[in-house]
Amino acid sequence: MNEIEKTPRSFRCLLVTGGAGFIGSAFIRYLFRQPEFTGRVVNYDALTYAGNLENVAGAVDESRYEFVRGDICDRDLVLRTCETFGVDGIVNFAAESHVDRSILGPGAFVQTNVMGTFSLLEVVRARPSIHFHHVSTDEVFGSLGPTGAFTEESPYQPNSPYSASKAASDHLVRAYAHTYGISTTLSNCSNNYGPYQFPEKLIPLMILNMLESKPLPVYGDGMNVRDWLFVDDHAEAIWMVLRSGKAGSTYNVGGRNEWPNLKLLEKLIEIVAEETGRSASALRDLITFVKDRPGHDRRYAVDASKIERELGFRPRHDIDSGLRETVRWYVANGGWIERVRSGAYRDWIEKNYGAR
Ligand code: NAD
Ligand code: TDX
Repeated sequence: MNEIEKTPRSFRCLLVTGGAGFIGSAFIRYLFRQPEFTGRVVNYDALTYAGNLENVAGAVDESRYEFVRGDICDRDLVLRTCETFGVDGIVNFAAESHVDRSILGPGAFVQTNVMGTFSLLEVVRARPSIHFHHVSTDEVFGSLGPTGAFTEESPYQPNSPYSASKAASDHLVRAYAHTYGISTTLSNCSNNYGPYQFPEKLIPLMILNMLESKPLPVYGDGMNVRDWLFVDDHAEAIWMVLRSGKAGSTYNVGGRNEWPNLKLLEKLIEIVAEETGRSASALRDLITFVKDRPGHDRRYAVDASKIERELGFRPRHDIDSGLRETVRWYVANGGWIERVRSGAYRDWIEKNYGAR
């Protein structure tokens, strides 16, 4: 049975939290390419190490765009921002997002991912005309064996501090919709890749190391499987759910695109070799097996039938076109990489946004 909203939601002003990060910025760039979106966007971001306003520079209509530097845990500032700009929808991307960092320091993950989501939900409870979309991950469902895929009904079995904090935030969203009747939607997406991804995550890290002939660190035996989706396809899926997803519903989002890490790396090596004229065999020699990530989930795979069936979602990029576009972007954007790596983007942020 189709469960979509009969009339798509329309928004006068969307508060996009984490809009300076990898996926949030792709979503903002995507929104400003949609003719049917004529509203305003408030990018609300604390600008942690992962937040970079360069990611949206030049891609927004300035007359319909505002930036507010703020923490999602700061309930008063979120509420004031919503009132000042007449926000009628919140899309929550803001999070600590890197599994390895969550193993080294879980506190920030509990604070932002759990307490931050709680704070946003409290704002929506106080202003129930605001629709709340929560951006989550397939990692909340835990690790799969060799077969099967996560559906919306799969049990939550998070294994890392990151996924546990995202699972907790998902539960709060569900509870607030159920208990207080606020309007929510939620999406659980697989691994994203594409331009502007911070080079701590697998694909950009590997591309940058190849460009600098540095070792390519593969955790464990390299046979952990991830389901990869190009970031603009994720942005489109969120826009579909935001507009037409049934209130109170969750949607799994994925590319039906599973790759063991080592196979993905081999493909990436071929593309980097073709795009830069480097020798593929010399790049292969850089592969270095390193100690495994503690608690490393073996396999993720998403059954995206619900969003495909109900909302007509289809990824526009396959792995070859998506990886090639990504490699070309990193090759062409040495300035962005240099500023991210040297920390120069932080100096600019502190100069312009250091004091509120
Ligand atoms: P990211 O780390 O690139 O960006 C996170 C953004 O949130 C940054 O701009 C950061 O400054 C901001 N932020 C962090 N803490 C904040 C706080 N307390 N208040 C306000 N802003 C804060 O992350 P991403 O990869 O773009 O992920 C975005 C969302 O998508 C996250 O919720 C993540 O769990 C989810 N997700 C990511 C993936 C993936 O593959 N990257 C897949 C599925 C779901
Ligand atoms: O250097 C590396 N070597 C390596 O083998 C890194 C950084 C990763 N890996 C492996 C670990 C994973 O099996 O590659 C795979 C992908 O790793 P990450 O890019 O760290 O992603 P993952 O841990 O799968 O989580 C990502 O997808 C789901 C995002 O970081 C999350 O925010 C999202 O929710």
